[in-house]
Amino acid sequence: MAGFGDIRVAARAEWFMDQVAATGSLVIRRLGEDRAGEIAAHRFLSSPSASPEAVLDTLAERTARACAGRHVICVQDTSEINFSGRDRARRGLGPGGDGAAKGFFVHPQLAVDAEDEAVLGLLGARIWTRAEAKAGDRKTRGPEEKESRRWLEGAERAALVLPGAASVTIVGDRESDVYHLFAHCPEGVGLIVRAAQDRALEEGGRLFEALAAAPAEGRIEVRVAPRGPGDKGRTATVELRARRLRIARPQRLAAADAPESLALTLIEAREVDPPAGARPLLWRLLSREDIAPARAVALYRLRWRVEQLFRTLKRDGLRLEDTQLLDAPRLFLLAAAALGAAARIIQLVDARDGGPRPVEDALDPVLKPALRAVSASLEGATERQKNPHPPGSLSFLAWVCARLGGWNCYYKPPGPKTMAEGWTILAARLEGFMLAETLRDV
Ligand SMILES: [Mn+2]
Repeated sequence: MAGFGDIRVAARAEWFMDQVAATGSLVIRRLGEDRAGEIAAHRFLSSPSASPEAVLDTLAERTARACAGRHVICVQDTSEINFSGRDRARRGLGPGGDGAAKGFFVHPQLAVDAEDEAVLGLLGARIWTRAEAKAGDRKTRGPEEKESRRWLEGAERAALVLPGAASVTIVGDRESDVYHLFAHCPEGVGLIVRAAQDRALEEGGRLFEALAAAPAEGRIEVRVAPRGPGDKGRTATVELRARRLRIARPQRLAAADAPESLALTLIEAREVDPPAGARPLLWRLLSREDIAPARAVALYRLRWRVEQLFRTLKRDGLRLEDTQLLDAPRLFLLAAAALGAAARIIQLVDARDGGPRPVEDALDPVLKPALRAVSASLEGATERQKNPHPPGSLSFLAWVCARLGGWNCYYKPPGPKTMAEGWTILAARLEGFMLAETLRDV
């Protein structure tokens, strides 16, 4: 079963790799599926020095290096980790989205390259449990309002972590249509949000009518994601419209909290001639910058990467919802490590057929010689059985993980599960290699 065992090992591997990355030295501790490894993992997950923040900060450091000089899209989104029906004994977890099931929420910020769509890594994440809702809470400062702060915190996190990027654009779905985010998103950071609210405009009238008389600025094709099982998705032709305008501060917000109005660009992508029975695509995007409509749509479309991250976290790779851990603090730590692991699995699957990304996207440079040795040990006699990628490339690492995960060089290209299993084995082998080196030096 690729459930709890995998994740726990991945978390340990992650911890080991992060220790190496953070300190440049090897922390010697036994890994592996034996009793000592169990105790080590348990100790790590219970240790007061190990926190979700420490794991996320270490991952963010590596991501920041990969992002240097690039136009980075920070895609943020929320997903629920739901344990409904699995057990009732998990301690410290609040109700999930349906108000009844036990679960918690993750809200990661994922860095994606604006030009080639590469996943550059995790920038941060908020992980929390929703407090039991009390009657009357909604009117004052309800849990929803508190939770909505996560969008602004995520934007601030991205700006903090990525001073070296050429530029940063925050992208979020309709949940992130929050006045506070537009008002307080750090200066110099781009922001593209899908509009959910038909806001009042400073000039009078409503947002959703603001483009009714505007001429179309051209047409583009947009890939529409599948709506559910059996739907293959489709390609839609959309007409683009845009204009600069000012949205008014919602009445329930105090003057001290946010300015009276804000300048934004409204971009509309509206499908022309949708197929019979299909819901026509209509995206209304709000951008803080003055941006070409086709560019805004192209950047917003990169949100698919964070949806892929959640799939990897749950169904396709790490199966976080199957974990057997019982209490919230250790689950949160595990979730932080698993988010990093999910991003890495996507990077490895992307790189399996080659590509321009360097191995440093996923692995600390001090481990490169060890990686080469592991790769050589996996190669066979025929050309087909040799690692075909340059040693400094992410693809080189992907080949090694695929082989360790059980791929035989011949059949169907390796997917997320194979990569996850391969990485786990690789982390243990790298430790063995580094341990041997250390002992030789002594
Ligand atoms: Mn969402």
